[in-house]
Amino acid sequence: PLPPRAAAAGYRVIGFDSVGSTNALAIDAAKAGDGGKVWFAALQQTEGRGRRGRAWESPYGNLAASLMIVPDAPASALPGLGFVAGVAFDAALARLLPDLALRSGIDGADGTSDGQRARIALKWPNDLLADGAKIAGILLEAFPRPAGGTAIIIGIGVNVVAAPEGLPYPASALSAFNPAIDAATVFEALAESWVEWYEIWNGGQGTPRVIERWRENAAGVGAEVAVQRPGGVLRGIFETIDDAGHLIVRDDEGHRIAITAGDVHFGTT
Ligand code: BT5
Repeated sequence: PLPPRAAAAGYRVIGFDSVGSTNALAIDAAKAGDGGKVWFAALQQTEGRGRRGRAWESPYGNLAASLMIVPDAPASALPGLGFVAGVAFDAALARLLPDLALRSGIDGADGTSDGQRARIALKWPNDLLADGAKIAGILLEAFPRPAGGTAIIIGIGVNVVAAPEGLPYPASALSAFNPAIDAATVFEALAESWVEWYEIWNGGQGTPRVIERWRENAAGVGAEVAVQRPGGVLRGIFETIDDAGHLIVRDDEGHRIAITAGDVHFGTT
């Protein structure tokens, strides 16, 4: 079910046990003329998709959720929505699993901080890490509507009870931190938090305000990174994320390079 704030804001949810891909369902809805503000949520996907044609594993009990909206914002602003989703989910987790987040004091209910980094962190562009392992990924897709406007599909996959093994990087599930957690609880927290952050983004503060919050909990700032881009690999120091959401890397010669899309690996390997 939808939490009160999301329902009051006019969102709907359609829930499934098992589907191919919730992003595919959301695109089909946009094609069929649905005006948006609808979530497709499932406990399992058999054809979950990642970025650039990669697969996303969604075993039963995890959360696959896709929101379809038709924003009024200009097309150039729309890529910012991936960051809205990242920040919204990060804030939702901070409420759900305070032990993981309070260390940073960022969203701390009691405002405290012991000066340590949060165990949950955002990894550019669209991953969530817990203790350095991937627990969630976000896939943003766009579909031009025949009726006008652009439908944006924001898909988020969360490892609630299981994470795949044998990946080239560590993955983990929320149940490792709280065995009682379930997908419905995670979805409700996400849907509630989405409303809050979308209102901030849409209400005039835009991507810069969202990025400001994103930066506060970014993984790997100051670290050596290798960024895999269509044109090759760029190595350097991860300096920051600019207000538009570009990854800023300083290369060996001291040049600051702004990156729009790519896969980031921490460390020198
Ligand atoms: C992502 O892609 O991280 C975006 C994933 C988005 C999934 C959601 S679920 C709801 C909606 N419906 C869909 O069909 N998709 C969205 P990317 O950064 O490309 O990461 C994909 C890569 O992560 C794969 O190539 C694997 O190496 C790895 N991977 C696959 N499943 C994983 C999982 N459950 N946990 C962690 N890593 C995973």
